[in-house]
Amino acid sequence: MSPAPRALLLLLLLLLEAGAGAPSFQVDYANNCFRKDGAPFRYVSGSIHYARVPRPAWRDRLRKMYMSGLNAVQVYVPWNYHEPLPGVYDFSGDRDLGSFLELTAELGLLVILRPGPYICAEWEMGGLPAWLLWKPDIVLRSSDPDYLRAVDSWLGVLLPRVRPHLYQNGGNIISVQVENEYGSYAACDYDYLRHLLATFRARLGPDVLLFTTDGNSPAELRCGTLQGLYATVDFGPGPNMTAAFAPQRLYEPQGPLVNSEYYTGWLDYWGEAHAGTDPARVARGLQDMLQLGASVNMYMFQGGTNFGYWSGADYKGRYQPVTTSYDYDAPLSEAGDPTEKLFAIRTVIGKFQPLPEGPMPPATPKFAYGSVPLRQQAEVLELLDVLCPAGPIRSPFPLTFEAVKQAHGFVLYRTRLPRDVWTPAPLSSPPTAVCDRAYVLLNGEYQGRLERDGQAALNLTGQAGAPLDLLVENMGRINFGTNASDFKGLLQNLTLDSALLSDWLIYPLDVDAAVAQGWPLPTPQAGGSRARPGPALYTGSFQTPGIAWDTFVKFPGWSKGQLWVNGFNLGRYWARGPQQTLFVPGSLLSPSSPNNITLLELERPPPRPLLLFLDRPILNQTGALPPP
Ligand code: NDJ
Repeated sequence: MSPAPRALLLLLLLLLEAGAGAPSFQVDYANNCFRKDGAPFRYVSGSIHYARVPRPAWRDRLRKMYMSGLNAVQVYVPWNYHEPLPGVYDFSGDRDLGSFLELTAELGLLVILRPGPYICAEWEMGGLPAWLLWKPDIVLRSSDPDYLRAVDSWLGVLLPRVRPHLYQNGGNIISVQVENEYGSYAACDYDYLRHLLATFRARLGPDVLLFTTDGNSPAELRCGTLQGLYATVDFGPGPNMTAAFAPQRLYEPQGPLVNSEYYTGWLDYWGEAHAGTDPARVARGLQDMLQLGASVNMYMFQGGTNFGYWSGADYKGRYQPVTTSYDYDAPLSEAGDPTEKLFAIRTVIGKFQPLPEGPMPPATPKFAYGSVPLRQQAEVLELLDVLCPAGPIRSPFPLTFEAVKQAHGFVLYRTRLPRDVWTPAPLSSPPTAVCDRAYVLLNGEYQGRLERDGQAALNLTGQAGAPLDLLVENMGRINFGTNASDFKGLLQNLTLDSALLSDWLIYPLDVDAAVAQGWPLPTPQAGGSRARPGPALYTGSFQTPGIAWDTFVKFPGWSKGQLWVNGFNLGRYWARGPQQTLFVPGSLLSPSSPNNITLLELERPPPRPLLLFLDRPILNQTGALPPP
């Protein structure tokens, strides 16, 4: 070989040896920026949670995020969404993380991945699986050996799936967050953070950028940060965005300014007004941060829906369950429709970096399918053999959901009146013993409810031996605000007129399995008699006019319950509001065959049991509470 090409080859080999040309994403401390492949880089990102958007809609939402001018998306990985039982993993269908990541890459978006293992996110137990609580004294989010054993097992499955998608390996994941706002958690266990850092490094390699996110106060950063993890902060719009970054500068005197959660809106709690943040205020704060050269992730850009039982709860002196809708007043609505806020944000981004050519994809079509009559199929007490095929567990005193290995939904607790009660006697529970709501029936007759941090007694009269049933509902395990584990069910003993109630039959109910197996089988029109109050299942069906467009279902006169369409658990409804409709993705509907509805009403049905399918949502209407 002549000297020239030989020298060139040598130079090439030296460059390759030095890592030149290999994809890289790093912090440039000297210039207070990120560098992607050696060039200064700033991300403008938005949060989307694949677990809150049906897979057929992923492309639509991600495309809209790209067309909004984002160059990255931030993604949580909920551990409990993928490991429903210890050692049982699910990455299929709506849980197919790999396909979601491939789609982000195809659409030209980088990814900031947040695999926790705790993620908060108004998600059930902050993403931690409820089966961790099978060991009641486990100390979550700490170096408790039992907790770390489960974490290591999970990360040993997840992180090898993530590694090929890392930017350094030719993928599009530019950074990975470790834990989540750990500085807001009382444990303050640096050994835990060190263990996670070592595990992420071992599983993901030496080059990926690992970081933490904490509230923007020194107190929150104190326990949430660790040498070797780049410290970032989160905060919403405010009067002085420069000052808002000051706490981060305490921990990262140099390096890029990063707001990992710039709140574009806020979450909703049942019974409280729909949260909202002014679009101009959001846009102004974003502009101020981009002006500073900061990298920003907008939380949320697409909120979506807490389908099934996935919504979490906060605890601020009392239990506050989060709604089914995770609209978050985000730039993309729950149904993925571009909003005024999105265009205000897009205009700001366009001042700092080129916007993609072409139009913003439009809102997906919605359709009002109208009124659909329902009929009562059966009361829950008539279905115990269907809903609990394994039969009850007998126990002298009530057991928790976790003790009977039930994660979500409902457990029926049955005992009998210990004596004749001819003058009303109080059935009582200690204030925090019912988690979270109990629907009480005596002799099959609905008596009313007991609830956490609420009504703790109910007067009863009845004959000795009469069956006393409490259907207990898990409204979502706390994801933020308490350091105690949030067990569900009847956590302490109940009394009747101060006498301890004992000798219980406990039925873990699996309504979803029954619905998925096609229960109830079509039966002749149930009698015209009006359905009694109390927990019961209702069914109906409707044909679409040959389309399967998104829609929103309203519950006129219903009280509280759960809805399935074509076997898919759409989530909870509750007359309390603020949401009065549930989002029904068109992808769940059939344009040609009947669409089957199954509704579990927990309290009181309306005189005329029907649902209304509308072409628009109602998310901001707190309703009158039905009688107890
Ligand atoms: O990291 C948290 C994120 O997952 C930070 N947040 C977000 C609120 O949407 C979300 O949970 C907070 N959660 S501060 C706690 C709210 C308490 C009122």
